[in-house]
Amino acid sequence: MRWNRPDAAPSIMGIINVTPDSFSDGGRYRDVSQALGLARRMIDGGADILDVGGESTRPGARPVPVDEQVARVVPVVRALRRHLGDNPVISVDTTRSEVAERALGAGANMINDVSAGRDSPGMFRLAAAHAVPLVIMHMQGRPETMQTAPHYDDVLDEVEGFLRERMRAALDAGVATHHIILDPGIGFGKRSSDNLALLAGLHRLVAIGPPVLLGASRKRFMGRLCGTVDPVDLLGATCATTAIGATAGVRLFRVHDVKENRQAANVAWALRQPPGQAPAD
Ligand code: HH2
Repeated sequence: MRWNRPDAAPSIMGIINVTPDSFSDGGRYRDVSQALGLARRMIDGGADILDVGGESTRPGARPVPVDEQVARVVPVVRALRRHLGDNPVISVDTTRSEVAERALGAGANMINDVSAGRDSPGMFRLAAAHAVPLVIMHMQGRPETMQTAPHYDDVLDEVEGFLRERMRAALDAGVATHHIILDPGIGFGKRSSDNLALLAGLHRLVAIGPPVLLGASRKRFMGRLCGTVDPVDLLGATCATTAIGATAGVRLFRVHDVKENRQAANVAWALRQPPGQAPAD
């Protein structure tokens, strides 16, 4: 996998929300042909991974029942695999192992679990049995209430400790080391100051070992900094976080706008390469 190869530029994970209520694109890609059109544009823009989710995890969101998630996600995953071939990695964004299992059966080959295996006891065993990459993300609380009063004594310490503990649990369940990906969970039970502290301290999370994924795309704390309430207006801000992350050694970026973030990642990543390895003029 590209993100395990330090000689390769970071991976871009394009977000395909097949939900009615996601915070920035809810309702836009609900049917299979809309999702497929978005996926093709993302591949053309340089996406390596397509992340398909049927449940919004924005602040205040309520859980979506398993059957409903399956009905939203599985036909899209099946169509993406059929029409796009073997190449793109297709990730399923769910905290429920039943949904992940059905998506894997339809052609997905990665699991993105924002609960880090805490919602479904079987999630880590499923990832191990299918030998697929697994994203383990930090969240304080649950989406319904996570932004009510988030609090940390030291956010970087706590996120690092959590990721180390969940990584150990995944390894104990049989997930291979090279399949683990860690994510600080920007915006998940965090104040603006917490998100900024995590962005500033990404190198510490990178030092844990496994590839780190950053999911800052269009998130609200940047709107406060940039004076906009429209998440779609946050393209420049999102690209800034991608450049910051790539400079710190982050290997995967989960984004809505693939082409622009691909460019930001490539330029920032080039700075990390040894002298003499810049592309020829
Ligand atoms: N953020 C969102 C959803 N899934 N997964 C990972 N690993 N990291 C993230 O930061 C992350 C995620 C929320 O963004 P989005 O999918 O755009 O919105 P919604 O949850 O409203 O569908």
